Amino acid sequence: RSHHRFAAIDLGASSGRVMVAHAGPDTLDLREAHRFTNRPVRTAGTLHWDILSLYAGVLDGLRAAGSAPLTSIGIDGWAVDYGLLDADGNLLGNPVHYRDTRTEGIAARAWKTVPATELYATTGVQYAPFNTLYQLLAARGSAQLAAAKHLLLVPDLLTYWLTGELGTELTNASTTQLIDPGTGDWSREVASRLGIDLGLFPPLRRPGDPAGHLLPQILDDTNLTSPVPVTTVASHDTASAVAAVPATTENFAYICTGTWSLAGLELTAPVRTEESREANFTNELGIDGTVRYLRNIMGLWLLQECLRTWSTDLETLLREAAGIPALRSLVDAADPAFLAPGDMPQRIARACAATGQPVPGTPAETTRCILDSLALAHRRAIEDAQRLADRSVDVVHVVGGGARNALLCQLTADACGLPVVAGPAEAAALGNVLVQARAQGLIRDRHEMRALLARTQQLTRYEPTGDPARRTAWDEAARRVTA
Ligand code: ADP
Ligand code: LRH
Repeated sequence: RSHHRFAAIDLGASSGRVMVAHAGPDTLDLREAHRFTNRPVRTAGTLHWDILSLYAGVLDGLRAAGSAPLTSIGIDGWAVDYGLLDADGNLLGNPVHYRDTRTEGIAARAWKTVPATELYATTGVQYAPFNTLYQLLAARGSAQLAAAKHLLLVPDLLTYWLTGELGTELTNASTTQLIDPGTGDWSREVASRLGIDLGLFPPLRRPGDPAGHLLPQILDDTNLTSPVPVTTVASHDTASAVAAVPATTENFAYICTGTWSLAGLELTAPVRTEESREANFTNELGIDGTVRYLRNIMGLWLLQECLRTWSTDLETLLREAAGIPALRSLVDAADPAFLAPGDMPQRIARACAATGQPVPGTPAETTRCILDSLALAHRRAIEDAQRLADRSVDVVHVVGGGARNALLCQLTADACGLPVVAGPAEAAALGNVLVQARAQGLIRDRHEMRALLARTQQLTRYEPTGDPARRTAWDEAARRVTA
């Protein structure tokens, strides 16, 4: 066979999907077998992931993948969150959502033991209240943590349920703030000073490593033909998405736009300077020991959360937003005030009022404010990354669901003053598939992966505006807002 059939399970914060791909040295086509919404649930004051519903979606997806043989399956998902298992291997409660408020004030306390500067110099991870490290400190003393034998990051938890095998995938582990991205191993000293038991984490495994086979019960449930191997992929969804950036040159920046916008560079070594810490850049690990040097920007979450309170559909909103004058009101897309779920249009209105800007009055005006603000945050991240890593870029790749948003892509090109190449929208799933294909020896290295993507995926190019007045307007706006 010159090509193989793979399944990619990709869990995003807004939806999970099971994708099926044919991949080989000259082939890469992807189709959606099943998509299911990812709806958080609050019980007794804590926001959770509905992990069993997600798992049921995965099984439905594998069933929908069809019974033709699968060469392998890979699983990726969002970062930082985890489930705890007791000594019998049973899940202890539902994983807590990274938007839950239990970590408020925790980081400041941790820094009294390990100063923020030292933590950054070792782990290279930006401050975010939800880093696994702070979640574990927030959970300290709980009956649940006391009863835990194993901690599994979300994609590793699904791998365990599918195969019965325990492991901790490295790219996702790098988001815990307990890994040294220079060595690719645990920061044992940080963990021991903060009283975190690294023994909870099963052994590290790397993208390309085998992760077992589907259990007999799963084969029965899904009508798949045995045996079906599971391959470790870059299980952090952003690491898989960056692996699938269809760059054809070295000098590129990327923005993975979904619920979050993750904007930055692929480097060969971490940047852990004080300046970089102050700019809140993170050094997460990618495939082949690469470093994903990037900033987390609030992303399309702002719009998703508005849509929950409006009755309008996305297509109509974007069409109307395109007709509204640019850069009227801007919000700081890094403001933690936007992190938790809740009335988003109200919070955006308040932020505009507090900064003396016109308050958006309609859903379309609010949408325009969000997209202008995101484009500007993209520009600032890419400018800062180049300065801090001493690199220069000549193209920006936009991947993830936001690559389908033509207005956002054009505004990003205008704001950055650089061409934007948009697509693929399902980058995480494609990166997942390509790492599996590489493990089969069908593709040699990540450069070949990217060349294959550039040849096979439909990409759209957006040129930055040539209008000097519009360029000046973006430059002025960049000085107005800090993001
Ligand atoms: P995640 O993986 O974080 O769940 P995705 O990468 O699936 O996120 O991106 C979801 C976002 O993509 C949506 O919130 C929406 O804003 C955007 N999106 C998806 N489809 C379209 C579309 N057809 N037009 C414009 N935007 C879209
Ligand atoms: C995107 C993502 C991102 C993390 C966030 C928690 O889905 O994995 O890279 O920072 O979720």
